[in-house]
Amino acid sequence: MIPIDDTPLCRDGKVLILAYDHGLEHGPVDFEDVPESADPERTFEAATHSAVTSVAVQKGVAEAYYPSYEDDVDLLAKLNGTSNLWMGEPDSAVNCSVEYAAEIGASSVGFTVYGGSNNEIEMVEEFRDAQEAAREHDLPVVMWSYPRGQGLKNDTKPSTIAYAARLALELGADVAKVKPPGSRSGMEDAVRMAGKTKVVMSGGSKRSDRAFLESVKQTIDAGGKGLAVGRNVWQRENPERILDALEAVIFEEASVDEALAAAE
Ligand code: FBP
Repeated sequence: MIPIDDTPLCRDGKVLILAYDHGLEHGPVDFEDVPESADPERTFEAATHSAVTSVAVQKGVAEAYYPSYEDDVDLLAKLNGTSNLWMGEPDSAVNCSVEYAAEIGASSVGFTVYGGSNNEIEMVEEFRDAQEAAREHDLPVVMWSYPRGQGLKNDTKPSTIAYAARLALELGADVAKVKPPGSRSGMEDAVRMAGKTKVVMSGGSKRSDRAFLESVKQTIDAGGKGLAVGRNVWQRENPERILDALEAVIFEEASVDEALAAAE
């Protein structure tokens, strides 16, 4: 791993990645409730909020929209992804090289590894190529560490999440993005297993402000360094409001009540 505290991915050692790769991963269904959310510019606008350290998008969205935002937003290029049209064992096609990510202005890269999938061997070999190329460019590497596949019936079991966090350390990621295990002790185990790799939680499907902020607070209290969140921000009518609250919880050590008040 490399020191990343002084890179744009971090602010005060913490991370808030605004993830917007869902058009590929889930498809248009994720934009149905808030139709304006299909426009990438809306998320790039939200990413100018001071709480956001980086926006995570696929190559095509980066090419088309990042040039207008490069002065105000930091770019994390997601290097692989799969559509929801794929029905096979979990896998993720590498669609962008580290070299190209650097060329289009990314200051960090993201890579999904489905540990436990029948495709784990190939995915880890692809991760190796990306991780080593990222080192040549001094780009931090964020692993979307999502164990899933035929043999895994419960992919958010605390022991599975701890294993996911450990995989990220073992394979050389600087940040492990894991699903929240649902308890403070579960997240503490994940943080312990990840060692020097920072652990951030993924947001998941949209929840109430309070339920979502409580899970973020639990992550921070457990030693997690922040989150990589998509739907819980841009599926809201007012993404800036929840970003105000996230800024309070993640960077200002506010309670959930204080954060909710700050976002009024
Ligand atoms: P959310 O906060 O919306 O869950 O986004 C995080 C994320 O990892 C996205 O980057 C990705 O598109 C999505 O979740 C994948 O979710 P899943 O594979 O669990 O459906």
